[in-house]
Amino acid sequence: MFSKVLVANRGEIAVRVMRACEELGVRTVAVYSEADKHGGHVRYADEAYNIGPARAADSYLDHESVIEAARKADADAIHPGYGFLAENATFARKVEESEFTWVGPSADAMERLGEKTKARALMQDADVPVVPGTTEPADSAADVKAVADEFGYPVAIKAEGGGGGRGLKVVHSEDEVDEQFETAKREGEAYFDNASVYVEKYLEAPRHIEVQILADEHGNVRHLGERDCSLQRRHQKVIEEAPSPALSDDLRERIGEAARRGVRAADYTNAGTVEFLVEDGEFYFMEVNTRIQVEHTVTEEVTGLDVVKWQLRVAAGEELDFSQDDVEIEGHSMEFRINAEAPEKEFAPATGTLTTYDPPGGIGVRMDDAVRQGDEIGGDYDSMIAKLIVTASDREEVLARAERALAEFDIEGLRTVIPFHRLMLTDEAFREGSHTTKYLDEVLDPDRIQAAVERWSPEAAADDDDDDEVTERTFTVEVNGKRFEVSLEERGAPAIPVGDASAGGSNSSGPRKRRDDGGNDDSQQIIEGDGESVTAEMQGTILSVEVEEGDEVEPGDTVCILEAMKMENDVVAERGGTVSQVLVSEGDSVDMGDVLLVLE
Ligand code: MV4
Repeated sequence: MFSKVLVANRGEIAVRVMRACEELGVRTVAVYSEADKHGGHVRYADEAYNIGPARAADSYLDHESVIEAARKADADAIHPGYGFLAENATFARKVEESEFTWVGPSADAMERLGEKTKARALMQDADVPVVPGTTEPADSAADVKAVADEFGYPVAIKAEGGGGGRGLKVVHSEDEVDEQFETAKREGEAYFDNASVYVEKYLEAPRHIEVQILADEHGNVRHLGERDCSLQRRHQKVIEEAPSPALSDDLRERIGEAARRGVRAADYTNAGTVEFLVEDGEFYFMEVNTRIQVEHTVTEEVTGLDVVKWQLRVAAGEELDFSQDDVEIEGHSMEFRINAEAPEKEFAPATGTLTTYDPPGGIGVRMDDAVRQGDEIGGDYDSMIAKLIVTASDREEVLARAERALAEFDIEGLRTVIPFHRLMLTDEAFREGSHTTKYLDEVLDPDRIQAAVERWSPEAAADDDDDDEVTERTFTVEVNGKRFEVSLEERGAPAIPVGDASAGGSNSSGPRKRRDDGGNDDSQQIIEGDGESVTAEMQGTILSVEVEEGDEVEPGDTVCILEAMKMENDVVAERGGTVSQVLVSEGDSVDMGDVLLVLE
């Protein structure tokens, strides 16, 4: 085993990897950016190195800085976590060619699976079912029409370099083909530097099922059962679970074995995930994720295996010491991503200080996080601040236990998606497990999200109300020896000094309107302030611009879509007006605070 491992990541996954190291007696090295000087992963590590500015491209994504830190620390191996450099074959190769060991699949295997048509062909040869379509790139709109003629509309045009929801175009009829083909190529070029696209029959309402794989350098390949990640919003997973509530034992067995065959054919080592779409009792290969995933936790909970420890052992040359038959799935587990986002504002990322952070505990509750009370949550990286993993003997019990755990979870100072999770636990389709990947984007009524925030995060809902400033404070009083909680509500300017009790975090960049405060000059200035420019709340890439100069926008209209850490975020106009200037276009990189467009 290694004596020292550098973890090239931040947040909960960096701590997760270091915990595995700790249990194996391996010393840990953190790297951090200027924004993360006080980060949880820095606190956890045995030693830590500053590798540059907040901007990920200048720190966590900087190959040379990471390798240089490993050199200074005299580490033996580099674990990339997920995101950042985890699926970068160029970086993996640099590590392989250095004195350090790469904790992950070989750069060759990453390349074999990274190009989607190559991966499809490889899987097909290994007798793994793929979605009907092309295994060669499509050169023209005629190639797209040929697939549609054979299998019918709709068809999907996918970018060769895409994945995780990026670079996917759905074509419903022949007259859309030419335009969508061109758009797909253009976007592929802009986002992945690769204009190559391919075509598949589009499945209308599939489930997302993925199989966890472990493979060693001695030819052993095991699958650890499946996870169901069908509950997604804009390709962003929200709740994941194992096992899937939607698979028969027979289908489960066949998918697991197909995943094993596929990665064996790719000569794959270390941990990986094979993603499938499942519809009408059939399964189809989608892609392989060549990294540890956010949701690996639910697999660990139902198998009792520590996936991260096995990544480290396998990278150190050790052999998997269990057979496929030894892998038993016991009980049920769900993961709830605790994202700093305002659900009622299209899940806009939120920032703020964790004035209260009091996570749940007790039987069946696992918290994977790297924050503590008092931490400031900025907008430099992705919005996931913690993961709540709930495990019980069956799905019913998980649902009840999760309701209990989410009710215990106490976070103030920062908006989170906890009210949304609590809504899901009351949702019939989710409770019965019949939801598909379309459910959140196309079926769920958005009014129910608003109502959930009002019910489970009333302070936040009141805080966002422009018409009335409602201040609510709760006091505990004792009357004749019995405790009572008393809430006082006040409208208008608060008479009680409330300090920062609004608990709203700041997910709106513009100033808050005040009513009836005399209309003094101050408030006028506030309203006129920076409301005229729409700025980026986080660093990322412009996926699309929804307006052009001269357009009229209403408050709440989406003006562009900003991608950050694989998340698509709507950038919303705080107020209405006429677009006088558009300063960004599709494919642009922007920093936090950059002006995107100007309203008049
Ligand atoms: C599909 C599909 C239906 N048919 N391919 C979205 C992410 C990208 N990696 C592949 N995706 C899809 N590919 C065919 N041929 C539906 C999706 C899809 C999806 C897949 C998994 C989870 C959520 C999804 C949401 C929308 C679309």
